Amino acid sequence: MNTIDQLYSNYKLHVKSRTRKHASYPERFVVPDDKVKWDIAFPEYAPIAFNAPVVLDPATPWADPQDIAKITHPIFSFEGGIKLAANGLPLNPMGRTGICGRGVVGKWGANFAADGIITTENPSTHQFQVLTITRKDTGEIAFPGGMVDPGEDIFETRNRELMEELSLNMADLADPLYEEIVFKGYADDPRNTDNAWMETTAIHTHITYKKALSLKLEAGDDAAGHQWTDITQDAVDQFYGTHGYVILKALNQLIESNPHLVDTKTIELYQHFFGRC
Ligand code: RP5
Repeated sequence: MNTIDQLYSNYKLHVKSRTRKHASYPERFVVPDDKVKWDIAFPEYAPIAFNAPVVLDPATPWADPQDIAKITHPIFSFEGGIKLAANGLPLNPMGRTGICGRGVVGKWGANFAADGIITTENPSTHQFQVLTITRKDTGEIAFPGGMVDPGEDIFETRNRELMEELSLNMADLADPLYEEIVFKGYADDPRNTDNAWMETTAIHTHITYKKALSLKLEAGDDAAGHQWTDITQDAVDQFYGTHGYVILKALNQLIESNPHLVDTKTIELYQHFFGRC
């Protein structure tokens, strides 16, 4: 199986939501791959209930009331209609996670984020590079991104997060070679639970190497560091959440839709990631 198909398969089974131990979470009930989907019987399934104190605190502005009957916003998902459990709580669209409740995630159901994928192509090494931050919570590399605030559209969220996490003004990326929304859906995030999960929209912006070198970047309070990350097998395996799969999806789409923007040597170097011959 090539790299993008392997990462997609892990994504559909939300391997990180089931197996990554979040620092503040109890151990998850073990959910084998063949018992992930809700319509497969798993009578012994006994997920651990966990709601972090911060989401239970009525003063936390971004968290729902614990009593789901009191929420005033609609619950919807990019993945389609949401099934409800017998107790009325929304069910994770990818299936079981081994934890019920909200964990550290504020809203019942989907919690929406936006991510900025800024890439360039190194003309000497023929490697794609992506602008990443080091997350403070897990130490993993990730796209700059964050939760969509009330009233914001995803571009506003992306722009705000680039400023907060990298001191990067989108105006400095004016006239990119390419910009597209490349992903909208479930995020396989280690904070996900059976009843509360992350979904994201990722915007891919591809820029010249000259422009990438000219950017003045500084990690903000939300990030422990920043770097241009070479897209290698190791890197895609080490990304936070779904970001490894999403970066390959973005680059595959760039090559397919705009091959003239990418050096042929670079396309050859990345063939095995995408399964092209
Ligand atoms: C991920 O969590 C999303 O893709 C996004 O990058 C991130 C948003 O959460 P915070 O960075 O605000 O914690 O699933």
